[in-house]
Amino acid sequence: AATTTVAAVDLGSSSGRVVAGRYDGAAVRLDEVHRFAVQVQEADGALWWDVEAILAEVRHGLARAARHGPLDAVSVDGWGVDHALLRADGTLAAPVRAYRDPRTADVPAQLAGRAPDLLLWRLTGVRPDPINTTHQLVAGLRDDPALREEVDAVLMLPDYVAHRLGGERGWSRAICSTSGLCAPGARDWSTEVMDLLGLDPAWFGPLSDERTAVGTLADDPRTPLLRAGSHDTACAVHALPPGDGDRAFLSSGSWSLVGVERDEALLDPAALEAGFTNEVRTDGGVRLLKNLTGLWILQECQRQWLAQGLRAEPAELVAEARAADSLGVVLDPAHPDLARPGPMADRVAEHLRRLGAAPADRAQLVRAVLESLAAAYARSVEQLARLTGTRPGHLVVVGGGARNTLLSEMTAAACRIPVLVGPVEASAAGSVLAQLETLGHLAGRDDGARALAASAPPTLIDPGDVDPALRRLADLAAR
Ligand code: LFR
Repeated sequence: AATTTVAAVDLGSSSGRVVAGRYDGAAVRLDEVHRFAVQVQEADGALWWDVEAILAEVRHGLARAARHGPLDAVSVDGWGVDHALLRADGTLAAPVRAYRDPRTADVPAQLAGRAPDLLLWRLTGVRPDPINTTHQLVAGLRDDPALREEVDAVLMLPDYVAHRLGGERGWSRAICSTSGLCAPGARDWSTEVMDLLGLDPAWFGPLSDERTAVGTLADDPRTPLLRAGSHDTACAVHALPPGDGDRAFLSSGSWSLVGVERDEALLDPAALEAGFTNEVRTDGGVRLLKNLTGLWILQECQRQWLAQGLRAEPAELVAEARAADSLGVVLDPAHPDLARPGPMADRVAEHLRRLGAAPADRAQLVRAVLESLAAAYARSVEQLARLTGTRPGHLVVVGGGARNTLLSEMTAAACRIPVLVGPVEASAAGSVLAQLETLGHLAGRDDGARALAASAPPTLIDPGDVDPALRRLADLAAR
């Protein structure tokens, strides 16, 4: 059979890549043709993205992907919540801010009266969070009221990038579901929430289903531009290995997203209290998940060590951590101190000292961070079991963190269930599969999952097989 080649533009908030996906009728193979750093820009305490630089990298990557001939399709996915404010002429009314920008810190207090968390949750199924599009828009209009007149449309970042590549202005269901502005399950926008927050509903066009077309590539009009996932986490979930419903997933990157797939949003306030949110899947259902700070903590530690002239190869750090003794305490990866950019190794050490366990060296510090992540995953899986009434039989780990075998072993030990390690480039893989479905080459998700597993079979880690020293983590997690 002829080979179909599509390209996934996958924008993560620490790195972006263009991945070519080739399907020969039996197996899907992924080939990363371009990877680039996505670095937050910082001045006077404000954080934003250099979108033009990102676009230049994306165009370069797409040109490389197409060097053997025109692509059969392209789709863009990216991290959630960040967005572009467009004027009527299509130019940006303001730089695209980054979700860690501190300007939203006091928005929850400002909203407490007119839009309390529980109300926002009931209307959207999305957990109110200072990083959300809602909170960013409220802060943006507060700081620059003139924007209200200037803005003509608000586009989520992957939709904006797709638009700049040649697609129409669009609002993709999965990425828009991260905004906090949609009704549960993203059936529609919530004009009620927009009213509560003082946002103009005219800024938001109709929501579009995933797995549809958005236009053609301006650089090569023979290539269809598809909407095949739009949100990186939706794409990652779309790339889970074949399996039954009796499982939880962990999409492991800068963020750790721990969740389960469901048909409908879970609006039980207990889910809000436990820190969960409902986002939309590529294939229409819901992802009930928790957003935990993930490998970002180690990425920031690495940044600090490199700035100090130290070596900080991730694989080396993990090997050292494996050999180190556990400190026997875990910190809370969701602590706000660990969410902001900065001297992270110092902050982690300080948190550990406060817990009465000063790390003797880097190896112990890294080990403590990994153990803390594993313990947080175990607590989340436990909460999911309580909220849904079903205890997951196994946990599927995908994303960059799936490369970290020590972390997967710790996770299996802490959760006391087997961990199935799936694709590392899960978001790109999910986009590729969804594109092949959109083109009609794959019948559906199971078909795609099998085609992906044919070239990269998942591996299983049983908690009974890991180093006995790790098994104490189950107790630490339960504490
Ligand atoms: C992961 C992710 C999460 C989202 C966070 C912030 O990359 O998309 O799903 O909540 O980034 O946008």
